[in-house]
Amino acid sequence: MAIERTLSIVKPDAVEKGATGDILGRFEKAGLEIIALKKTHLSEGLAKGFYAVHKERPFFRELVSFMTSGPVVISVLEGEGAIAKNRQLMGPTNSEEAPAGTIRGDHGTDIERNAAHGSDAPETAKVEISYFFNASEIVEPSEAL
Ligand code: 3AN
Repeated sequence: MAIERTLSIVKPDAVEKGATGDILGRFEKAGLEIIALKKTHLSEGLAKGFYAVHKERPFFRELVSFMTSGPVVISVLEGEGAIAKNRQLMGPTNSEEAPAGTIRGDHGTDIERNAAHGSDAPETAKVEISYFFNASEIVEPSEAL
């Protein structure tokens, strides 16, 4: 499987409950390397832009309001099949349906307060990573040696 990069967001519900370390630890234990990391409080504009594909959906306003309700922890993860691996670790979108042992099952509440975001495909991963990180904020392999 190819080495991929994916964007992860620990959402405000999980940050507030102190689950950031547990979630980042799960990525590392699964062999995903954290090659960029920041904690920030999203502005309304940044959250709206990030979820622009959902802007016609009925839940858009609430989603933006939730994502700006407190700080988030955003990271770039790199590893073999990183996109699928991250989504597997997160579990299904709706935390009420996510099994125990998954991030959303253990730390989320429902379909909106679902603890984590992860890119769903290589194209979206690329767009999402550059939405939040400059090239200079990402540790490339040669720098890590
Ligand atoms: P995923 O994050 O699993 O790829 P998407 O892309 O379908 O899920 O949805 C983006 C985000 O929008 C979800 N993480 C969730 O927080 C929110 N969302 C999706 N569907 C609903 C819904 N019916 N009601 C409230 N929020 C929703």
